[in-house]
Amino acid sequence: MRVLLIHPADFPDPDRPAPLLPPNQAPPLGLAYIAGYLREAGHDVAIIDMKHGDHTPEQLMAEVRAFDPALVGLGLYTVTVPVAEQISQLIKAWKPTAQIVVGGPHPAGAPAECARNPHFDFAAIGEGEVMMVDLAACLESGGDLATVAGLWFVDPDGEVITNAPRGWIDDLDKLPYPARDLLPPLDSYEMTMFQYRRWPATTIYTSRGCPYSCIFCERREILGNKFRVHSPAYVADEIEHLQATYGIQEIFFYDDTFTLDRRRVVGICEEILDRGIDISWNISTHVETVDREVLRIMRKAGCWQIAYGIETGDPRVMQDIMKGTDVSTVRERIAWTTELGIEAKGLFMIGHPTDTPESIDRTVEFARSLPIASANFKITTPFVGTPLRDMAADYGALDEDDYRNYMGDPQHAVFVANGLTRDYLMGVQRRAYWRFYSRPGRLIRLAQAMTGRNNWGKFATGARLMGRLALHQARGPEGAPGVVPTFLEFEH
Ligand code: B12
Ligand code: SF4
Repeated sequence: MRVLLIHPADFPDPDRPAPLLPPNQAPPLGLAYIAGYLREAGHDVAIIDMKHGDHTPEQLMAEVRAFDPALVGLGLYTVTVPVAEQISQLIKAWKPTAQIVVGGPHPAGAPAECARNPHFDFAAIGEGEVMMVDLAACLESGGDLATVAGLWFVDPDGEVITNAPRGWIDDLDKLPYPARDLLPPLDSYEMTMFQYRRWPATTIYTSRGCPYSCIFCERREILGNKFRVHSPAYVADEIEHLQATYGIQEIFFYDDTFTLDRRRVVGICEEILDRGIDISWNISTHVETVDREVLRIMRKAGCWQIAYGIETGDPRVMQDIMKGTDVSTVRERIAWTTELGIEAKGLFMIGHPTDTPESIDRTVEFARSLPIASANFKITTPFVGTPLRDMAADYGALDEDDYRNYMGDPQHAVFVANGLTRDYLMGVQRRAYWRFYSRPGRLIRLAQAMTGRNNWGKFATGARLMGRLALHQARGPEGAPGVVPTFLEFEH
């Protein structure tokens, strides 16, 4: 069957001001994994990544028509639901028989809503690899759709049919590598400049699922709470494949909690060292999952940065959000990390349900007091399917209707905790970035991140941004609204 996978992104809008920085464009690995698996099962597959380059409706449809798919899979984020509806309308207007299935983060949190959405034929809940192969086979043979585990849809009587849930894929090593060859060239993806030191760089996803219970996190809905992994040998093979095929010099492991299985991390490092793989890399993880020995071997194997999900500097809020750690452990693990020669990055959130102006100040001061080189202060967004979403209305104002607002922009914050306002969130986020970065050490680090090695494009963008930052500095923190957040607030 001819299967087209689309990573939706907004159509270009001439009235929208161009962003200061191109958006982070990491390749859509979920769709690429599904494509690899479908291809191995004998299907003709293509991917359109609308987040990469501009796609007008006409350009998109020209590509869709040229491929002529029978089945179209859309990877859906909450923020991309409106554009996905437009895309489906365009496709159905051209070819009413094309079947449209949505999967990914938003359907995982809102399966019934997606199944009922008249623009889509099916919602796929769970990992898409085997599910898409099953669905394609079922549609080709005219089989019984009720047998496709994980599929939700509306029957002719208007009832939502919820098939049996699909179990998680236990042995990730049986999956082929993501079909990156179906994506635009990897070195044309604009990754954020804090994510790499060497170029070309790209992303890998080596584990799925997370056992922690942070109330704001949707990851458990998407890939489950059971931690499953690619083996060290598979990971090392994939790195070598990326080097040999695409000349990759740096890897960002996009795993949610890369270091959860200590033995596996040591195994990956040993593979890199034993095979003499020259690669620099960085990861994200939870502070509770690192120790000195594991950090030491990671450093030796090329790890230069760890982004820790810290979320708050207030002990009470830390408990309320069920982060599964405390501020003293955060401080200890970050000290170990930097002592052993790895740069630490802090990922913080502002506007938790029980946040107050005092707890937010505590978060900013905590960030400043840590030896972290960089920091993010994201506005809390209650995604559908999270415990936070269920409790949000009890703790503040929840404005859930317009899915376009689920970008974390404080001006359009979906959730505003009691005692706070949108204006306050906007100002406090700007001040947080200002207070964190307007120190000589952090400014030097910013400059280093912006220039990087062997990448003149990064240098040019960095120089432009440093000019904007200097302007901001000259005008003071209130002087150039939005400039600092716009260029620092761009990562996960
Ligand atoms: C890498 C990443 C990105 C990358 C790449 C995007 C991509 N599509 O892969 C970039 C940087 C572009 C990105 C951008 C954004 N992201 Co993002 N991203 C991630 C991250 C860290 C990892 C995703 C990943 O690679 N997973 C690994 C693969 C194997 O899993 P997967 O993508 O989930 O795919 C599997 C299943 O979900 C399913 N599946 C997925 N798509 C489909 C489609 C079909 C048809 C089927 C059947 C199945 C299926 O099958 C796949 C294989 O098993 C996740 C966190 C997470 N762990 O989910 C956040 C996450 C998905 N991002 C999130 C957000 C909010 C954003 C942004 C809105 C951020 C912003 N403010 O700009 C933007 C918007 C993106 C857009 N489309 O415009 C949220 C989504 C929440 C939601 N309900 O919408 C997450 C969950 C993080 C969070 N805040 O909790 N993101
Ligand atoms: S540790 Fe990270 S991935 Fe796991 S539940 Fe918490 S925020 Fe989500």
